[in-house]
Amino acid sequence: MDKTNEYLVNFKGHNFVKRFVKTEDLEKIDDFDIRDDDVFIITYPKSGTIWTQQILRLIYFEGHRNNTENISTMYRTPVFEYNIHNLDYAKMSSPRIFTSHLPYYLVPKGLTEKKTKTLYIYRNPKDVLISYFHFSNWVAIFEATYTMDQCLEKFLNGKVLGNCWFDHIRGWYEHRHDFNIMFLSYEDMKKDLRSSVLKICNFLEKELNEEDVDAVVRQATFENMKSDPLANCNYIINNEIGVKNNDGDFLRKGTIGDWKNHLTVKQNERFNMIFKRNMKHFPLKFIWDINEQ
Ligand code: PPS
Repeated sequence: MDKTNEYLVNFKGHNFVKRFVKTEDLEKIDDFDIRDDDVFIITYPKSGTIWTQQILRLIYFEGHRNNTENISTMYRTPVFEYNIHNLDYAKMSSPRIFTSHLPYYLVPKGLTEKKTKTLYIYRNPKDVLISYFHFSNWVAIFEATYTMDQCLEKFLNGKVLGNCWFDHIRGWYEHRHDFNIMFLSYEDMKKDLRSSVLKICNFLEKELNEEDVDAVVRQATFENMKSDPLANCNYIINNEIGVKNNDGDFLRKGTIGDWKNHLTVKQNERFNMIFKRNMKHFPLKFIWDINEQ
């Protein structure tokens, strides 16, 4: 394992939060015992992970839909490679829902048997960058506060948690035939949450009645998640992970196009140039503005 910086470590080309991983655990991922009815949520960080965790938790657990259970997201849909609560994955009852930021080549090999469902959520990378900028200046596991210029360069060069955004999405997309995978964008979820929930249900082969779908949609809105301690993860960040200041919020803005409020014309041009170079011929569509169709 190489040392990338004080906070991140690199394992097989991927950056991990140093405090939360052990090399010997990462080496076991390949052979992790996958079940056919496991579900994996895969995202590049800051792309709508916690949102998708909430949606799946609501779809799968009636007690969550009707507010009779009080198990938080991180226990119901743990982040696979960061088992910070020391859950015994082998003893979890089915269906297990795992969340992960891993690149396609580091996930358990069992996923390529194509029975286990994988849901890949992607977001326009300018908003990912802005979300990461705020998050890393808030949460203590990241290096010292930096400026947008510094953050932009690190992001474009993949020197951040999650590595290179371009490699992550392209890797997963180019290897999509190796997995039972559905791609869905953050922006689609934002623009039409109900039909996104229905698409997800369809992929997961989960039939919910109208009322249940309404309950999922209602409890997965930005406002409702923000005010729900079991869904917004602020407690875990503030108390278990640690913060540099009290100015942050996991559910910060939750919109499309916030990058316009942060990037200068020059920074935006640089981003566009690198984006074009890396994403030429890439077929998935990105939505950059809340008013865009
Ligand atoms: S992490 O740290 O990788 O798990 O972060 P992640 O959950 O992927 O991304 C956090 C951003 O997702 C936004 N979010 C939402 N947007 C709209 N609606 C809902 N319900 C929702 N839930 C989370 C969250 O606000 C972060 O984006 P920004 O732009 O920072 O607000």
